[in-house]
Amino acid sequence: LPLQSTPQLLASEKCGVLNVTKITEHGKKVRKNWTSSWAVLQGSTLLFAKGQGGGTGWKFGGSQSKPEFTVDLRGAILEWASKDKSSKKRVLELKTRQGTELLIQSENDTVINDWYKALGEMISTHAWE
Ligand code: I3S
Repeated sequence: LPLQSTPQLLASEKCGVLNVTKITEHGKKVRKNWTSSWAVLQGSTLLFAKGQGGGTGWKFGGSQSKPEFTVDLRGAILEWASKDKSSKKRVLELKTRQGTELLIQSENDTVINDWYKALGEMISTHAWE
């Protein structure tokens, strides 16, 4: 890939495919809608792009790089979701200061553990901003 077309990739700390659903938006409970998303962690922002499948169709800087939604990690709370939040295994719960609650899930232990670490590090790095 030409260097000019990959600024986001170069600036990103971590990316990959995750299953994600919002459960609360602006403090209000919303209906679950699990989707497979391409997730990108960039500084204090976690962004999701819907419908990227295995991630191979992703084009950084291209027309598809507009995020489906972004999450501000500053002051967020991350924990393993309790069983009443989901029947799925390997689920993280992310609560933002803006009143959004997300569930983040992977079928792979290593993948979800790596995201837990990466998100946790980003949250503590940017906690006081
Ligand atoms: O927490 P819930 O309501 O049991 O979540 C499940 C539902 O959202 C279900 O969809 P509908 O009730 O809209 O058909 C989903 O298919 C399930 O995946 C949700 O539960 P899990 O336990 O998978 O997060």
